[in-house]
Amino acid sequence: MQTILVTGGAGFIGSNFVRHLLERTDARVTVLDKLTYAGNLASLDGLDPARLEFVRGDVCDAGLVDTLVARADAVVHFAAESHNDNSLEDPRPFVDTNILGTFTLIEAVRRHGTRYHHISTDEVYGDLALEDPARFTEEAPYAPSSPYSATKAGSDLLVRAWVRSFGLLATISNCSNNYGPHQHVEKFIPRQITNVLDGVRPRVYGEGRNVRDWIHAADHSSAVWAILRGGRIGETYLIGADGERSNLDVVRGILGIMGQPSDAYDLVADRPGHDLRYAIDPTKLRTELGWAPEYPDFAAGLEDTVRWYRDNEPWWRPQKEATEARYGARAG
Ligand code: NAD
Ligand code: TDX
Repeated sequence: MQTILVTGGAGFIGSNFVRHLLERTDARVTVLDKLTYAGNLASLDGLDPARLEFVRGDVCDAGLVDTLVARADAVVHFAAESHNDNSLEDPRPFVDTNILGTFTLIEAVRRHGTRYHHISTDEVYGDLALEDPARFTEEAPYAPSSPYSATKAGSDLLVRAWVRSFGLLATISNCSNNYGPHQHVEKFIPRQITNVLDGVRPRVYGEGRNVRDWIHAADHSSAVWAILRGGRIGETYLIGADGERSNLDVVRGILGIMGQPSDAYDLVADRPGHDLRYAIDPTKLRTELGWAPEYPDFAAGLEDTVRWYRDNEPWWRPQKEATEARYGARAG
């Protein structure tokens, strides 16, 4: 039985991956998580405590990271500051966690010769034109737009350099936009669902024409596991599930599921530097590792997600007011 160190395992996607490991493999898991505003231990409720250890700490803490990496057979690094809007307001924590945190982790991984998987985003490639049929591939040039995506790009490049210079046993994945249960209410889909539950109209940036390529978080988890087991060292794999939708389409979908008129949303000031479109070509992952999504039906996944937020108010309610107050201060 392997022990896998999962950083950021109390966050949205990290907790989903921990659940995947405990429910579908025989691995033991150690979670290292700082429990920032975005971390929530309740996202790990119900998991087998005999196979799950939780350590509260910072990925920038070199001593702690070294101790935990020494005990692990593999490391999967999810921990990050993850929200673009926050990065526009205060970029510093993004540089600290995303760049220095990754540096701290891969130095420990290098010392101990541990297998490492690095979680990243398609945003490192910048954006695509709205009407362009092109999609990102593993060869796309790096061209990040926001402080968030620039720090994720920086962390990817550190990993690539550590592979080349030090033989780090690493793989990298760059995934498109995730949705599903346990996503923080600052993000687009849960923000709008919980707004409607609160009787508030959804708030769409600009004209709502921006396109995101949605994937269920459970499909992200199964793809990461496939890469950890079968991916070639030094390689990058793009993860996506052919889920392109405009923001307006997504909001109208939410409104329809929740029994509201399709125009019951407000257009608000656009996000500065707002990327137009992301789209992933997942051919390498599908052909090389035989991966396929289990939740390819976005409409069905969105309905399940609305139901989850309806049924789990105690999970999200404590975050809602502070999140909206931050948006209010930005007039977003
Ligand atoms: P999240 O914000 O929900 O969770 C981040 C977790 O990391 C939280 O539990 C937080 O407490 C923890 N954390 C933050 N700083 C830390 C530190 N210094 N030390 C230890 N723990 C720390 O994020 P998410 O949406 O689950 O994203 C997880 C990863 O997936 C990130 O690396 C992100 O870049 C990547 N990603 C996200 C998406 C998406 O759509 N959300 C898409 C592609 C890639
Ligand atoms: O209230 C809103 N209104 C709105 O129109 C919010 C919060 C967002 N939006 C738009 C901005 C984007 O076009 O919706 C789209 C999605 O926004 P976010 O949920 O903030 O995600 P995005 O900026 O696309 O980044 C996400 O996907 C890639 C994650 O937050 C990143 O961590 C991941 O790397």
